[in-house]
Amino acid sequence: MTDLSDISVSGLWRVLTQDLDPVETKEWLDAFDAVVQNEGAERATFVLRKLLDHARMMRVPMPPVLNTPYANTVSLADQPQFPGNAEIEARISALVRWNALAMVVRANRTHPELGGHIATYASSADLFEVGYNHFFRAGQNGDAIYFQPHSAPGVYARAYMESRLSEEHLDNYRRETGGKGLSSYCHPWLMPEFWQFPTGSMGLGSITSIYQARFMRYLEDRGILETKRRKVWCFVGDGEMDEPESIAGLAMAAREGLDNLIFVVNCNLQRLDGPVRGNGSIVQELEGLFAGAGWNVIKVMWGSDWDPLFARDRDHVILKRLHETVDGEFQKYAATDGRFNREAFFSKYPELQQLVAHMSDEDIDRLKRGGHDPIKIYAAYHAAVNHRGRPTVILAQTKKGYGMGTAQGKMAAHQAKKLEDDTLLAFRDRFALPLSDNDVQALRFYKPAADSPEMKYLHARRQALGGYVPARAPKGLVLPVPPLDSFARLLEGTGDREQSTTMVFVNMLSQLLRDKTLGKHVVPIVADEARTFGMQSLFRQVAIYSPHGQLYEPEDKDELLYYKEAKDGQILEEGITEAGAISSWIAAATSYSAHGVPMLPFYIFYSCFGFQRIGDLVWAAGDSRARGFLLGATAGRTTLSGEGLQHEDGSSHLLFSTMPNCVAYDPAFGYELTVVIRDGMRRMLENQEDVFYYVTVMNENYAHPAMPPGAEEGILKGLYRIREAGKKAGLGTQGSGLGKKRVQLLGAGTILREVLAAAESLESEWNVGADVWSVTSFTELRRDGIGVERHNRLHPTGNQKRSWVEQCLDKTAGPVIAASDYMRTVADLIRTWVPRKYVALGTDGYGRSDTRAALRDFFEVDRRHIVVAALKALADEGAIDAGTVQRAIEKYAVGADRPNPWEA
Ligand SMILES: Cc1ncc(C[n+]2csc(CCOP(=O)(O)OP(=O)(O)O)c2C)c(N)n1
Repeated sequence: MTDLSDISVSGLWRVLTQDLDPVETKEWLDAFDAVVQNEGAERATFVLRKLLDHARMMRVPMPPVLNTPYANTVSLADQPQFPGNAEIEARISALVRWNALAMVVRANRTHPELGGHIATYASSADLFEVGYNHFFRAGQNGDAIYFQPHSAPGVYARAYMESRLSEEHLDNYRRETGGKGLSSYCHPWLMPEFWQFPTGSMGLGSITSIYQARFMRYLEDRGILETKRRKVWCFVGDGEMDEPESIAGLAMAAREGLDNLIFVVNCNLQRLDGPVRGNGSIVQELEGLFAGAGWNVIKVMWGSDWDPLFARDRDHVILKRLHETVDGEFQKYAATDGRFNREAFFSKYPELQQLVAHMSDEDIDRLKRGGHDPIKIYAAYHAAVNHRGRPTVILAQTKKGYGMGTAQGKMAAHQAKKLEDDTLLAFRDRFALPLSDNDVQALRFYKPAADSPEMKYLHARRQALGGYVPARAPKGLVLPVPPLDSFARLLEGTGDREQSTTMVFVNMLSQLLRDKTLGKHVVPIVADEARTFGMQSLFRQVAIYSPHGQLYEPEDKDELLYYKEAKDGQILEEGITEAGAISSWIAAATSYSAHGVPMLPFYIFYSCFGFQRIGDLVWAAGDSRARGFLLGATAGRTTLSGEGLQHEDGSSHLLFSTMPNCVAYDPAFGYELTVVIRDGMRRMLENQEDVFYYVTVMNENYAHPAMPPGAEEGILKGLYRIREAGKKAGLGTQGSGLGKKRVQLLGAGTILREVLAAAESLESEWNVGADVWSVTSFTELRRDGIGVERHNRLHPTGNQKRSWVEQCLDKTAGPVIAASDYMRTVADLIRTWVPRKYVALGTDGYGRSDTRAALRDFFEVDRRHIVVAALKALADEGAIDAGTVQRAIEKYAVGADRPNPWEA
């Protein structure tokens, strides 16, 4: 007996096809057939289950039961009638193929540097065309379609046939800067009226589509929008399925019964470098993976011309041969001709050879894989859209570079884009294109006349399905935002009461949830950290969304703030998946466009597990023109005492500064946070600006002052004076009593309080006047500075502007010292515009566990270090002598023998 224990999963199903006793096998099968025929399928399932349990008890190694044979899931008998005109559709599809090919090859002939892919689309063309002609419903009440990124040329070529793009557009493929170009992949940022969902980075289409399907359910279950009839289609590559993000949401999709979700995996068996599973079978592997996660799996392996072969193959010799074949061989068969296929594949067994004896080599060459047969694809899509209770994956077997002559199935097919004339002519012949040799050589685009049967058919099909796809709505409905004074309670300060900015945020969120107009649009999102951020009160207030409601009595039911789940719950509690949580956030943040309903998502997370963990999804959010708030909590490197290296964030503001449309703030006080969030809502919901916000909040408790009059503008611009030199110490205002010794102290976030304390020390202990400035956003200040610099550069003879940093600091005196809870580079972002000597303190290095006070001492950002830095800056300018600085170092015990924090 074969020892199954050391055989890989992909090898197992092949080994199990070796039948050592066919007679005995037949007896078993006959007995089973009798059960099915006499007692029905249900009884047969029961018997099977019993047998499996019994075998498990006897420790018999199990075959991979999640796998089915290497054949179509939908049987010929269950195949629905194809409702379209197959001939016309084939002609349309051939023309789209040609135009896509011509577009890529043309672009590369003129500009070889441009790149471009055609082999991916060549393999997926029929998968798309069946969708376009029969399934994809358009509009904000239609389907959400996530296209496989490298098939973008085909989507453009289709839009050209539909007269939505012009020849000029196609001619500017990958040349966007002139304003008429087409982006390489699906990018809503670049084509805001065309692409809806960015998928260019492998894996992100998959996870975001899953959470999109779940978000559509959420809208329905909360009574916000009817989404029942709508589907989410996600087209992905088989190689792409290796990305962690591709599979991260599979279990959730099944758990939540997302039968509005259809994955189509284009199994051309190749990725960029070579085969996806040369030594195994990607289709069988994916089948097991999806089935194990609880999905409905439909395999589309073979075209209709295989049906008669399978029908005559009573001994299942075809399947036996297929199961012996690894993907590397299937690829070779794709790259070779009918003659080779006959010899290498069919001639292995006499029975098999016999099955194709009546076929010519050309007939064998024409045998289609399932993903190239619209009839089989239609049957699979039809089964998928009608399946209830579970998401469906369609594993469609195709050939990479299908129809591209010598490039088909070739190892380097992915990057083929410079096709020779003879290959192009062969392509023309292969798809019976109405093009002359000259047309082919000149790569002329082809669109039939408007009154041709093809064009009439194409438009009629799209009209029946509600219009054209993809199409994106760039504007949303305007939602009125409450005025700032409606948050008066949060602007008044806390007196002596100590509170964290996280609590201020939770109070504001709670108020927004109660707002009559805005309330129901708010989407609080957490990844299993609600209690960490003191948000458990919201569990009871608005409940956690669960499509199943709450099937159990929660352990804490007797408590006021119990763990409440409800079908119309408002909180998205994602569990420990930051990738899932941000995907939910993206769905909510783009709802204004995808669904015509603006939503206001707040996703709050440990700031260290934000951009650092899921930066590529944030990038996709920016591309998607997402509008919403990301809250980096327990932010900064020293506010989360005791947690250490992995949890303490000192770089998230730097990372978010890479996002062109992200507006980021690091507020210190409750009123700053309130002003920032209110203005963010105004910009996103009222002004319809395609920006999103990253706001850091802390868990450190301290008293919050009331908002100083007139501070609002500075808070939003990123810098305002919070303390005037001498004022608080009772030494009078600037200039009086403090002589020339003056410094400007800049503080951000939690370190602002250290800066304020340093100012007190400088005045009372060292007779140095200190103005203190609160920096709510170094990144916004930099953005303003860059904008001003650019304006001045391009208008050298015009009115020269001043940056906000310059406007604030120009009229002040003394060196400028900044301190934040982030690495120095964050404060350095504004160095260019600081008009005098500038010293930046920050928390460079790995975080470590300790108390806040010890950490701030370690990273040299506490009040003592700020005083020393200020005195040294004054000494460098000759305003005081170096001995004074040395005295301060000794007084505060911050001498040179300390470990260097970024080396330690
Ligand atoms: C995150 C990421 N990594 C790498 C790439 C580069 N890349 C683009 S397409 C591709 C191969 C895709 O193979 P597959 O998913 O099998 O799709 P196919 O083109 O074969 O249909 C790779 C590696 C990318 N776009 N995104």
